[in-house]
Amino acid sequence: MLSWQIRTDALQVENQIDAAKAEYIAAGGIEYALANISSASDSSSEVSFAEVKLGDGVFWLIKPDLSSDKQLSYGLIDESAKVNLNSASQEILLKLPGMTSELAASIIDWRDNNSEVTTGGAESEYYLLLSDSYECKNANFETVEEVLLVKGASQAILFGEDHNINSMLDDNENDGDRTFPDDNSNGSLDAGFFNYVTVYSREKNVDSEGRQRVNAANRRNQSETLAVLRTVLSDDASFTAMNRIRARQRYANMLDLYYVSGIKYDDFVELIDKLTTTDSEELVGLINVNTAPEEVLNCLPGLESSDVDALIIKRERLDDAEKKTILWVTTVLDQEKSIAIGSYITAKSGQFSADVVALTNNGRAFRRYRAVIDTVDDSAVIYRKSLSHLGWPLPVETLEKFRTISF
Ligand SMILES: [Ca+2]
Ligand SMILES: [Ca+2]
Ligand SMILES: [Ca+2]
Ligand SMILES: [Ca+2]
Repeated sequence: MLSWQIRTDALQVENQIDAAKAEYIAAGGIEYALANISSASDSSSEVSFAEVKLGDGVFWLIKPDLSSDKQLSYGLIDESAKVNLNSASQEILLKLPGMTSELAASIIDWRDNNSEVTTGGAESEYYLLLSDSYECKNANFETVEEVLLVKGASQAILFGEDHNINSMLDDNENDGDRTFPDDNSNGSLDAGFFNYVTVYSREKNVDSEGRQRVNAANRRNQSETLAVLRTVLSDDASFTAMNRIRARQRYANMLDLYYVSGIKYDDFVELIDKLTTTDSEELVGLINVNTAPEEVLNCLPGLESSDVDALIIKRERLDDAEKKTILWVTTVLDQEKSIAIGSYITAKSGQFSADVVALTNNGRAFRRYRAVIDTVDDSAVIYRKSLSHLGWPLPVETLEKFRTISF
């Protein structure tokens, strides 16, 4: 109870000067995230994201430690390691932790541009009867929190017991209904699906040098496709592969094309970046199979939990070069399962969020912002929201340490 009071009280004792300082430290934290965005997907990076000194205070970039509700991790949060609410099928949405069939159907109706009600879902007829009535959006989600407007959604489903969205079990999240929020006081954090969903993930359908990929599934591109094949294969092998490729009309995805082409693994690794099976210029909502947590991989179609375990064990042993493409999944999964997930996965991450907590040196004022950075064009902050009202999100000892110093 005491630590909960200290947390909320951090906002109440601040004066205007401390408040202004906390604001600029937080803004500096977002700039820092932007400046260090390249280290976000670099496992060897030594950039620090915890207790970074800036002016009259410090900031942290906090990140959920999804394996523990007792500690935090620090760094940028990979948005491509999540399920995208704008592109995920009903089947994928249904596998999210705590998702209901009503909400999954209603998410589909919320974003699709028609007014036909999916079984269990809702269109405008439903929303217009609410006391605070509004129309069904019939367009993409712009923020994750927007899901709270959708039929069947609630704070409890989205955030679970994690009222202050830090993925740690705080005192007020483990005392039943004594303090807000309601929780089951069972000693562990029953969180919602907030950490597993995004609306930001997208990538351009271009190769690593930024050039348009050749759509090998389109027969009009035969000569271009052959030219790409010949950059890696002998002339004979290129013609053999090309004959196999053009014998089929449609391909589900590049893994489908891989199996049909008969091209050897080591050669296809070199080719997969330059080819595609779709004319789409932008690919929305692909899940980075190198970084997605177990809960997200579990949402992929056709996978059993043993497949997900095998993928996670395998990727821990891969070096950065092996993780450059998605082809490694074919060394873990059989052909059918590989093709089943091939349209939903990527090996790249282009969007990251920064959960910035800024504190003045005297521990008197703090600010917390969540910002989303998109690196697909020039890196830019595309979303920024204050989370200061949720209270101090780090361990209370951290706050006390700064206060002790100044008194
Ligand atoms: Ca609709
Ligand atoms: Ca919490
Ligand atoms: Ca409670
Ligand atoms: Ca609990």
